[in-house]
Amino acid sequence: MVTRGFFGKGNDDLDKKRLPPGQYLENRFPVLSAEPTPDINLLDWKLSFSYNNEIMAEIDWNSLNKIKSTELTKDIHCVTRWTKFDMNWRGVSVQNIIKSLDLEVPSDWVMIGASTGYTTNLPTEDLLREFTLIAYEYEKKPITPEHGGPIRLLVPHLYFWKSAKWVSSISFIDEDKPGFWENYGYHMYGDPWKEQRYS
Ligand SMILES: Nc1nc2c(c(=O)[nH]1)N[C@H]1C(S)=C(S)[C@@H](COP(=O)(O)O)O[C@H]1N2
Ligand SMILES: [Mo]
Repeated sequence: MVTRGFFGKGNDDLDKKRLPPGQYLENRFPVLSAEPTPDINLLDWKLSFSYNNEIMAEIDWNSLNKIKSTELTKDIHCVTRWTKFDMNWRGVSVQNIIKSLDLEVPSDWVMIGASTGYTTNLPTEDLLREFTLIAYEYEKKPITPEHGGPIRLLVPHLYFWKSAKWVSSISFIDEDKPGFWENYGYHMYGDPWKEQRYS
């Protein structure tokens, strides 16, 4: 006889290994925003790359949409302790955008900016990881405005505050600097597996 308990136990063990320390499993998709949700038309959206206050390149939706996209399914971890398994996203990897714009990376750190003023810092190395995306679909549908639509950053290997919603700028900087939440004491890097919540 197959009982629920039998499968339940197996799944629980598997789930525990997938949960970073101090996290609980969430089935809903909570909204966490420091700002009011902006209304951004996809056709008005732009992402700039800059260094020393000079714009190196800009990309709009039309050009972004021509670059090979990446679909991925990842567990996402928020510093407020929720983890949601198997979140499905589509977007273009920042790596591929930089290649297609033929940009030379000028520094080891970046400050990510949103059109709302939100900022968050990252090592350039993490920005260029295969799965760091400029994302425009969640579960095969356009990302909704409250979740950062039409376009947000997705850095699935770090706590979710690094995944800036309404992303609009990537500024290369010579030295690491705190962004919005990092200024309030959040960790400069934010690895969920090392529980890097606060500095
Ligand atoms: N622009 C912007 N991006 C943001 C935030 C924010 O307040 N503003 N919050 C961050 C935090 S703390 C989390 S947990 C996730 C939440 O994304 P969600 O609202 O889609 O769940 O977005 C991150 N990106
Ligand atoms: Mo968060």
